[in-house]
Amino acid sequence: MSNSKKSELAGTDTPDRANTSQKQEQLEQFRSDATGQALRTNQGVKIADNQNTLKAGARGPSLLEDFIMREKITHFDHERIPERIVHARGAGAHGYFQVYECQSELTKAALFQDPGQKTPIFVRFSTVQGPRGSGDTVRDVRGFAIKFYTDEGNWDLVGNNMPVFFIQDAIKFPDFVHAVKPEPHNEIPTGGSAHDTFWDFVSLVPESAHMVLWTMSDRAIPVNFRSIQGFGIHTFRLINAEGKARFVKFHLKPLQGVRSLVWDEAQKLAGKDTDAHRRDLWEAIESGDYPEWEFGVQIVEEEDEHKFEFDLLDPTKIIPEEIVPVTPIGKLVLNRNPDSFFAETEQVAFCPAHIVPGIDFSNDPLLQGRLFSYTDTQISRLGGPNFHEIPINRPLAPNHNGQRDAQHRITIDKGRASYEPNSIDGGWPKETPPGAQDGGFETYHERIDAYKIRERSTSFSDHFSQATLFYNSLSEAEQQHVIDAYSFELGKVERLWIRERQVNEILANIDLELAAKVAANLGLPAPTAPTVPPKKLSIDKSPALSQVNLLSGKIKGFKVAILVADGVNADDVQTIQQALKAEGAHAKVLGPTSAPVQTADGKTLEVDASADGLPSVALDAVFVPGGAEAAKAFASSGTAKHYLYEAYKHLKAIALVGEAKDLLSVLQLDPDAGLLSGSDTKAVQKDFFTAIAQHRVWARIPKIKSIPA
Ligand code: HDE
Repeated sequence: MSNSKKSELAGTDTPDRANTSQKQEQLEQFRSDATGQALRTNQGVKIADNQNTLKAGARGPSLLEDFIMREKITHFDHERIPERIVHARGAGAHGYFQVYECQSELTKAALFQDPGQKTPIFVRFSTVQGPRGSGDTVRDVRGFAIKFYTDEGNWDLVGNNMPVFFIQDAIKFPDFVHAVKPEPHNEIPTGGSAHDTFWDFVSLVPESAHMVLWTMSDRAIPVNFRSIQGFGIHTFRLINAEGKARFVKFHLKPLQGVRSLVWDEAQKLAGKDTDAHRRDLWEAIESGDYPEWEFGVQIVEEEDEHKFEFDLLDPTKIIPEEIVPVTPIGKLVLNRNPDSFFAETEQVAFCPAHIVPGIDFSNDPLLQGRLFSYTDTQISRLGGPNFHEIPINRPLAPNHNGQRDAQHRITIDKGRASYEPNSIDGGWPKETPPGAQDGGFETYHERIDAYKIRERSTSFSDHFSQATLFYNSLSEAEQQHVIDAYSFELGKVERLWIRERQVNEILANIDLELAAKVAANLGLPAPTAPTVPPKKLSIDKSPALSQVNLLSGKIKGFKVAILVADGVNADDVQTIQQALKAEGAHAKVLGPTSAPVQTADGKTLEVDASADGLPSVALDAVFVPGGAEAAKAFASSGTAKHYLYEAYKHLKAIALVGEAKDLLSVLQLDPDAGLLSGSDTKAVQKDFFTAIAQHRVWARIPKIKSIPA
């Protein structure tokens, strides 16, 4: 595609961009709309019959000559490309990034300078282990990859929803991935880590202890993509125009709060709606409820590099926010769904090596390995080195160089010189001097004076203290979930010695009580002492790590079921619908079937779905309006009772209004801070909304064991 005329002047080739629409305008050139168009072949020939192959007689053999049929089937035969080796399952969306204030002291990167500028972005969320068709709600890490189409080229921040990683050195990545992926002999399990090879590897590799604890925590079963945190994980550098560099960690905090499913809910949802997360993101954006994240940085001065109890280069460590707070510097908004899943979400190609002037790497050995791997994998996944020309991957900044050929080349480069320097094409394209004025990329001048050596720094050898910190920072309920998760996963491990090793050599070094509880659930003796001497950290807890402290306090974006049946009180329904809308929450009216119901005053009420079609596990809270006939129907409906039991078991807020109050005695449930009843909607609304915003009624836990759902 032709790049801006301005690009002919090296150093001034900045796109003219006042708003985010420029990436959309660029994509628009490639979008194709068949409305009102004739069906044609790829060569543009109009097709008269798309139902029948060309044959020798109506019952005769098909003829090779049928170029229309052959073109169609040949294209079909090649429709699949290799899925991503990891992070194969994902969902993406367009949006923008906007900085709050000019950050020129911190970095010269253009996207961080002007609060009036919106930089277009494309984000892809993903799970890691499962293939493209696997469930969304499995226990797994979530990828959070962002492509910023900045004036100075693309910047990719390819992060996860957990702040640390399983390994410290890139050379271990294939081993780790082979261990966690479905086992090679029978390709089981899909989308999960509850199997022998995963636990064999992680129990032998203690550096994984911290990250495995994160994956056994609620973070691994987020309620949706809109409520995950994002972390760049590695330490990066930001560099200002004077050449001053600082270390940074990148953070993304969802404005809708950080929320998770409970395990039973996650498992059921994986079956009832395999696409739960993908659907949630899609529907939120379609409805205009645009997910937002605050973009922040933890900043460490270069001279403070060695002042921490861990190595800044070690990707299995966090910098606790209580030690270095996260400075919010901008926001990320997702406001447009892709038009084509394949063209955009599947073909988007991220790479941590895609950086722009003002951003640079650290020597984290995991990051260093990633810099090579991503482009390499795109070459086999997307079929050659020209994947940057695929519309979703194209930078907004022009890209002239001598790399002209190779498979799938689209650009028609003019000029005879595909080399530099040249004197034939006037010397163009030319190098740009480094520095903020001109914008040529300049690697940070870090002095390195070392022997070549294959060795792990001793500063990387503490594998447990931050795992202990994380465990100590969790609420009681969150800790119990961790115990349950280890017990569930290790319970699926066939080899006893692997279970024992994980309990005795890993968990015992994180927390002896955790180890004892998991051991008890597995029928193993409790370990009595850690195998490595514990390292005491300067802080015992980091409140920033517990999700209990990361709720938004609002119900914006929450999804609430309104159960209805014939005879329902229309006023109750209408009042709660309006109140939810006013708070930015999403109401779903659910009937016994997908057919409309008759209200008590004889009107027809449309429903969004049947209660079967939108199960309680897909929503955050349940509201049951009044109406004598409807209440009776609920009391005798297995589906309705199961709906309420299940929501109750999953600690969700439930409001029963008017005659629906009787369901308390039918279900034999005691009211609590989240199981509310009142004469009409107004009487329960305030407490109901407060309970929804709390996300779960934790105090209900002792009561749910006996619930048959
Ligand atoms: Fe990746 N990773 N990774 N990874 N990763 C890929 O690149 C790799 C790591 C992450 O939505 C692959 O395009 C190595 C850490 C995300 O398209 C591949 C190492 C973090 C995504 C690859 C790591 C990530 C990927 C597969 C260790 C969090 C999905 C397909 C040295 C900071 C991006 C692809 C998307 C994808 C390699 C470790 C995040 C094979 C070698 C640490 C979010 O190149």
